Amino acid sequence: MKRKFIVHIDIDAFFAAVEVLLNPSLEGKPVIVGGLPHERGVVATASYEARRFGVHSGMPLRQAFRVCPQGVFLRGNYHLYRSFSEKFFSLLASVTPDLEVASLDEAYLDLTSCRYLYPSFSQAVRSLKRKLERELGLRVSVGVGPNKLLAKLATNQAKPGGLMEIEPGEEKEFLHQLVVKHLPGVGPKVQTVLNLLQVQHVGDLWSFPRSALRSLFGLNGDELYWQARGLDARPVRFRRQPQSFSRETTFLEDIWDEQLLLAHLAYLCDRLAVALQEEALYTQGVEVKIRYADFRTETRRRLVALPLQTMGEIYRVAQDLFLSFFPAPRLALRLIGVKATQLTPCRPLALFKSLEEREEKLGQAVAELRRKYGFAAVLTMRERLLERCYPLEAKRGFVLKTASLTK
Ligand code: DCP
Ligand code: CA
Repeated sequence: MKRKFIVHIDIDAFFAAVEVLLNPSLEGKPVIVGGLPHERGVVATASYEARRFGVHSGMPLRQAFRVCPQGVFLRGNYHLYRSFSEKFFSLLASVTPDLEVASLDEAYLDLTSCRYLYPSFSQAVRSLKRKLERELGLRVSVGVGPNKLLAKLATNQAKPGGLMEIEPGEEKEFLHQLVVKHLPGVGPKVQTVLNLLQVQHVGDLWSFPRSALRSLFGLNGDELYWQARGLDARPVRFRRQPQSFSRETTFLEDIWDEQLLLAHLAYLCDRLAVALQEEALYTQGVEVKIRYADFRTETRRRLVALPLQTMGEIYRVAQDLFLSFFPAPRLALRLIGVKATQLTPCRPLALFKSLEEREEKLGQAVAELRRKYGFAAVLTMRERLLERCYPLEAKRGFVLKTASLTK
């Protein structure tokens, strides 16, 4: 197979770096973004100066204050970071359309086809790095490799501020000395087991047959087997970010019962949340649409400060909007819908209360169960009211009139 040239680019200490750029008196100081020292919540990110004290993303703010009392604690400004992120991606889009948005401050570029346009590929990547840093005012780290996995691993080695290119033929040597926790498949649990087995470097994993890794770690073991060999077939996927997602349905018969209408709304929010989750997108605008029996249509929209993704979060806003249509001339409805507008690729988790983090974890657990047992495996009591109206299929959920809603 033809060797690819994949470039991975990641902004260093993103939120903290933006704060320092806008307030140069913070230069060289331990900057901690996520909240004030005694607030609930966790650190979103910390400058490299603060990391030296052991502060890291996800650490409770109070603990961060204990280990780094001299830190400059900032609440952060998501809109500001988002505008930097947009500029980052528009600069990259001018280089190649083969671009993948991996997160708010992280991108993959597939430069395989345009590699020969440059007299020196390495020079071209180097000058792209300089250009990004000049135009953004932020430092980036860059990795180059034959696939996304190796490019990202190279970036991590290059941090902060460096550039690392894994040349053809160097992959094995690079992996051999790499500390095993850098592989994406090695979380804390896997790492504990690997420690027990005295596996410290990726090279140590090579002596384990695939079957052994699979019996130790299940499907994750397979992943680990391929990752240890630097193999990764995932393409750089250009995804034009959708502007909005909506889910709506016309009823078999007009409905006036409020509980039944809310049950439909909950189900639609559920389907919408699944779509958002699949695309790894969050919404900052929720719109509810209703159509009365006489075809009059009304919509109401609310913008929210914190990006949402889970069904519970979206439903709470949608229910509020729905109830705000009433009291109205009580006519039965023939259609109801919900729409997510203002989509964004990333929610900076740490800026949010632990309650929302728990909801997000719950959302992920539900998605996992549904992958295994079908959509109907997990439904709320409210959604179950729909059993009165529609057949329920284990795999696909309710068979509504709107066929596209049943997958
Ligand atoms: N972020 C967050 N909560 C987390 C992790 C990250 O809010 N648990 C936010 C803050 C980060 C941004 O996302 O600035 C990018 O995340 P990275 O993991 O890329 O971390 P940084 O850019 O801060 O640091 P670096 O990439 O240099 O390690
Ligand atoms: Ca980063």
